[in-house]
Amino acid sequence: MSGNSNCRFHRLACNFLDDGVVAAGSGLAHERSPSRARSDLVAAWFRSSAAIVSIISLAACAGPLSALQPEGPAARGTATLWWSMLIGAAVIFLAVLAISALAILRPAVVASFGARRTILWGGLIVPTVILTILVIAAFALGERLLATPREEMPLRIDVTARQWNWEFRYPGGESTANKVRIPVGEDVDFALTSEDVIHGFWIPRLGGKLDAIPGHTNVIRLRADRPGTYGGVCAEYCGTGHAVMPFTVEAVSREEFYSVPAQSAELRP
Ligand SMILES: [Cu+2]
Repeated sequence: MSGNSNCRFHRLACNFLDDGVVAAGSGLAHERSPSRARSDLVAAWFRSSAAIVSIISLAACAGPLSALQPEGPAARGTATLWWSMLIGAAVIFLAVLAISALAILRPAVVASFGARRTILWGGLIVPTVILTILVIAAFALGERLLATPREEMPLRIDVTARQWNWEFRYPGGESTANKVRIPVGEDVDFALTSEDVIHGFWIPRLGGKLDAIPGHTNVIRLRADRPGTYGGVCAEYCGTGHAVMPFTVEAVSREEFYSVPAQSAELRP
């Protein structure tokens, strides 16, 4: 039984190699034995694929809108959760592959585990444990974004979204458009509302997103740990101009923030 499965698996693998890989590299196969050439080609194919996948994935990990390049406590929590989920998903994927391979190569081993136990562990216990951990982690991270009352409330910036721009109003009454300036190392409460439809306020490198809803105010608390310019976007489709609704966040030292008028930030390139 297991011998037959083994052969079937081997035939499938050989067909795949004959059709897809060896044909493409037949020029190389002349100088070595066919099996050696085949294994070299497979190794080269895996190396190239791994390199391409790594380059593409890592290229997407950086940039002004990358949530995987966090610069604040809220964003760092989100990035940690993302990496944990990626690693967890990879482990589960590999476990499923291993069990699938075991089912093909050694079906008796898998069968001996029993249907009831498989359903109990695979369908109930393992998913429940994983989902419980994720829910607890997500609640803990969400807590960090809440603008909970405290003795000395942080700086509050009123944000009004409209089709298709953002207006930022500071405590002193001055306002800027599509560019907001905040002090480094200090919590800032962004009080969001909208004049028309629902928009989504999102500064990926500083934290999660929150909706700006007409007639309602939502507050999100964010902090930048380092000076710099961070990108922000509307994360909720809001009409034909949705794609041209980005804004920038300039995190400057506290001294500069409190001494230079915020509107001058708009005049800088
Ligand atoms: Cu929008």
